[in-house]
Amino acid sequence: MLTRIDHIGIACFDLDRTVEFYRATYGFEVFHSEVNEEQGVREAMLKINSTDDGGASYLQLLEPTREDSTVAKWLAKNGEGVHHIAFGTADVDAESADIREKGVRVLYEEPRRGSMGSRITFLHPKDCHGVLTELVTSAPVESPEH
Ligand code: V0V
Ligand code: CO
Repeated sequence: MLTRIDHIGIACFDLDRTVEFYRATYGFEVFHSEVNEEQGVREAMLKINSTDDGGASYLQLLEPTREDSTVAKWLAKNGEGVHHIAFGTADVDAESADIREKGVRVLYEEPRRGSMGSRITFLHPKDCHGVLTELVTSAPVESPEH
């Protein structure tokens, strides 16, 4: 089951300036930031709200780290804007398998590492009415030390 909008991915040329826009205009603060070399992005997660499945919804601001990254390619073609949407699920493996059975191209054989230790995969935008769609299972919450 897909139980939340985990995030909306927004491609930008300058992460720091874009973060500042979201802070100054809406008051959203950076919850987490990291570089994902495999995906070729530097990203900031702005937490918007918690969700009733125990997760949360974020904006994910993305700046490419290299010219051959998917986000760099997309920015060159489209300019800044909404790049993908991501649905949260407790079981990205099962959801990917179900969706693949329905004839939608799932881009990865096995989910890869996403933001904050999550496991992610993508569905091809051409099979999703033009929307690059990501599926996310968050990292398990660390249990407190005893
Ligand atoms: C490409 N297309 C898109 C699109 N990117 N359509 C909607 N939204 C997008 N974001 C369209 C494009 O306009 C072309 O349509 C067609 O798909 C083929 O695109 P292309 O430019 O030739 O690019 P490809 O085929 O080399 O790559 C497209 C795919 C690639 C979707 C396969 O971007 C990909 O593998 N994306 C998944 C990984 C990713 O995006 N990582 C960055 C975020 P026409 O012109 O032929 O009609 S990382 C992230 O979200 C993380 C880490 C996280 O959440 O934790
Ligand atoms: Co994403």
